Order: sequence, then C-alpha cells, then structure tokens
Amino acid sequence: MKIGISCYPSFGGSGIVATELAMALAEGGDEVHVISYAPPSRLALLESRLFYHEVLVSNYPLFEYPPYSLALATKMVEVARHQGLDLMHVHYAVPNAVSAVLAKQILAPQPLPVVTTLHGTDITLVGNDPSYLETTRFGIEQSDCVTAVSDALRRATREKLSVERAIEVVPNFIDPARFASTHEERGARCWAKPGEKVLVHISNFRPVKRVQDVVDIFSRVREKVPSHLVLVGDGPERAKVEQRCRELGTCDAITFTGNLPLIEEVLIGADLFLLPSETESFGLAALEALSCRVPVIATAVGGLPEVVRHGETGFLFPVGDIASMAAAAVELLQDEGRLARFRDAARADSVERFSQDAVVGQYRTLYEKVLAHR
Ligand code: GMT
Repeated sequence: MKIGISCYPSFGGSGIVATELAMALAEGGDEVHVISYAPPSRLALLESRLFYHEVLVSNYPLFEYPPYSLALATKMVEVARHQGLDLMHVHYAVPNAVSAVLAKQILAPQPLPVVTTLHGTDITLVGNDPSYLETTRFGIEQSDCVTAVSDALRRATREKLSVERAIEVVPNFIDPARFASTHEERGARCWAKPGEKVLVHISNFRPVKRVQDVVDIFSRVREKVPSHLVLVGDGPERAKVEQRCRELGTCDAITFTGNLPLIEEVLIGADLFLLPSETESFGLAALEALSCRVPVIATAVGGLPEVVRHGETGFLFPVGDIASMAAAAVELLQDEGRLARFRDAARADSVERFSQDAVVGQYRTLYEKVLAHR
C-alpha cells in the first residue's frame, strides 16, 4: 500500500507514534509518505520506501496567523495526486483531520480514504475548546475510520465531543528489540552516585504533566532513599520546576537533560519512572519505561490504568496525591526482591500487550477494511 502519514514533528507522543508507525510500515514493504512542517524527531529516512514531504507555510503581511491547516491540505493533495496514495492516516485530530478531509474533497473523484488517530489532548484539551470544537468534530465524523489510543480516550471523545460514530481502540506500541534492557547498562545511572537509586520523568514539560509534583515526590523519596532524579524533556514549565528544586534544596540530586532523541538509553539505567499527569490518554513514555524494565508510579487518569497494572508493574494514585506516590516509591525502592518482580512483570506485560508487530498489524487491517469500502 501507499500510505500518507501526517503528524506533528515535535517531541510529543503523537508525533513519535506516527513516526514509529511510518518506519515500521515501510520496513514491512509499504510505501510511506510522511507529511509535516518539520522532520519528526525520530524519523530515520535511510529506508527506500519512506519519504518526507515538508509543509511550507507562506506568510503574508495580512496574516496574523499563517493558515497551516490550508497549507497542510494543499501538500496532502499534492502528495496524494503525484505519489498515488491509497489512503491518508493522520495523527492528532487538530487540524490534521479536517485538512485531510478537505484534501479528499479536492481530489475527488480520485479517492483518498482518511484514517484519523486520536491521541489525547486533541480531544481532552484542544479539541473540545470552543475555538476548535465544531471543526474537530467535523473532521472526526467525516473520516473513513477513526482510532483512539485507549478506551478511555474513546469514551472521552463520545462524552466531550458528542461523537457517536464507530471508534476503534488501537493502543500505542514499543519495539521490544529496541526497548530491551538487562538493567546492567549505565543509562540514567551515569548521573547518580554509586549506590543511589535513579528516578526518571520524561515529558514535554507542559502544565498537564505536573512536573512540579515529580520534584515534590522526589524530595520526599530522597529523605528515605539515597537517590537521584533525571528529568528528560523541555517545555514551558521547566523554569518553574527549576525554581521548585531550588526552594526544596534538591538541585544537587536532580539532572535536567533537556530533550533527548533516544530515551531508551536513559531508561535502561533507571529504577522508577514518575508520571503524575493531570490527564493522559495513554502515557507512551510510561509504556517505554515499562518495556525497559522500569516500574511506573503514575496517576490513575485517562488511559494510564490501561497501561500500568497497579500493584504489579507499578502504582496508580489520584492526581496530586504526592504523599502516596512518594510512600509507594520508597517502599518499592527499599525492597530489592519486590522491585525485581515488578521489573520482570513490567517487561513481560508491556511486550505481551503492546508489541509493535501486533499493533502495526492492527492498523494495516483497518487500512485494508477502509480500502475495501472505497
Ligand atoms: O503527552 C503530550 O502532551 C503530547 C501528546 C501529543 O499529542 O503528542 O501526547 C498524547 O499522545 C500520546 C501518544 O498517543 C499519549 O501517549 C499521551 O498520553 C497523550 N497526552 C495526553 O493525553 C496529555
């Protein structure tokens, strides 16, 4: 098949999933054309069946806001027409879905079935914002197939956007070969002192991630367990988090790495992953941690209970319950035998339920169904 994939190139989870899917499909023999305004961070183009097309957004003095969604739709038409795409798979509804639907209408009668994958904030935050609600709902309703990365997100889409159409749940995934870890490598351990436990958080440091809670949790853990915290990523909340570290006097035990392309290299040396988000449709970073044998302590929100098994591969607590998350972390880190059992369960469960081959196969089956009904 010839597949177009549109996504955001930034370090967010939706762009990562879209890029990993594009590379896996190309490796499996499909021809894949990635469309975005910049090369996605994980896109490796050394594959003959994988192509990247950049959306150039022309500006004009009249424009306060250059119309990216129109430039995106135009690029979709160009790639679909000249590359002979069989379908367009967009990741993150805003504005990718409505741009693809517009491209489909422009191309008619040349068919361009649209598959839209919902990732989370496109529904829970942005999509149901009054500025975007109607166009987001329209893009979803007009798509030929819609998937959500968790059952929780499917429910949220129905509740928040009053969407009644069929929505398939296709989870995010990991490549077991890539996120393998014998836990012997140094990874995040390189920043810790000998004997210290290593806690890690990875995100785009937006308010929804509650990174200040990560620092508060660590401050309590550190009182009981010699440990070091590694904060991977960057974003609008970083300055506030750095200020919080200074207030708590914990800066000497915390490393801010900024954005890192190969997070598995960090994760393999970690003992615990913290993700205390306000909302999280899936929590791809948590899954990547689990597959590297790192137990996860997170909030019981959105799709996280579908990823982390409470009491087996990690622990889940209410948003803001810093005391419980810190206590659970201390208890686990002080019991080597239990920590080892959580590690083994984290790896086994994540590989069993979220391996790349199985999930990419689910997407291809949906593509074939869509093409059969063109
Ligand atoms: O995590 C983010 O805020 C980035 C965001 C995105 O849109 O890229 O991530 C969303 O998609 C990821 C991939 O499906 C999910 O793992 C994240 O849970 C989801 N983020 C939220 O729902 C807050």
